[in-house]
Amino acid sequence: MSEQSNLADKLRSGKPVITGWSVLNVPMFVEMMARGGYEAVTIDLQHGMYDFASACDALAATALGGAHRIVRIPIGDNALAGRLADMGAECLIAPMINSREDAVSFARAVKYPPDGDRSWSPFRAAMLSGQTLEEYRQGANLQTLSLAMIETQEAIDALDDILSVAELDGVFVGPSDLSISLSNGARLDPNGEENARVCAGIAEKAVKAGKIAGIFCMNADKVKEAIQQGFCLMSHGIDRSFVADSIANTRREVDEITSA
Ligand code: 3PY
Ligand code: MG
Repeated sequence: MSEQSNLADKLRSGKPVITGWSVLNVPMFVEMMARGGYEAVTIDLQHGMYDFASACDALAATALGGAHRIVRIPIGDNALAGRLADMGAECLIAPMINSREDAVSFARAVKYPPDGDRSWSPFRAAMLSGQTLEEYRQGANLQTLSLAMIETQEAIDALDDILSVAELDGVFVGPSDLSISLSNGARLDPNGEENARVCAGIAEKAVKAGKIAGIFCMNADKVKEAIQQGFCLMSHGIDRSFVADSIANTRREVDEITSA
């Protein structure tokens, strides 16, 4: 495998990677996102409609479309992180990581000994990455990434501790939950100024700690801002919005005809 052909090497080099985001459990949508040019696709098992079986199909469809495979697990479901790594996820994102302890348990579920406690059986992962089992085993701890979501005031307070976890590869900011938490429930303001300032601080600390910094972005302007702040993994585009926007636009065409 060439040096830059895996997601971990790309992100560690600081190269910006954009990931499409999938919540509809329709594997063909993720394949279309991959074929449509997204370098990675994230399968969302926290807020999406996926279960384990459909997530496995979506991982295969992402590979078929030629994109990198990222998964967001439900809160605290570290066992599922290991299972989805077995099924070919190259990067696991865990929501609501609020302490060093949360980060250690999550990161260790993604790594084989001596860095963690992941249990052996990555047959599907080896197949999807085009490796033998032994090749996969040798590269797995470096190439299977664990990103802890920073999305609460508690996580901001514990950020140095979280970033000090050696087994953890990086952080991923959830700006919506972050804005709710920072305002103590008063506001949903993912694109607000306070959020932008706090996100810049998270990226700076993560990069200084030698960790990967990622963030969920609501639009292209936020992607641009995130790259300037030092983030290298940015989400952009959700399958449900692609469908909703397309319905609205297509419907508007006939509205114009019938109201003429
Ligand atoms: C957030 O913004 O809180 C997220 O988790 C993005 O999905
Ligand atoms: Mg969130």
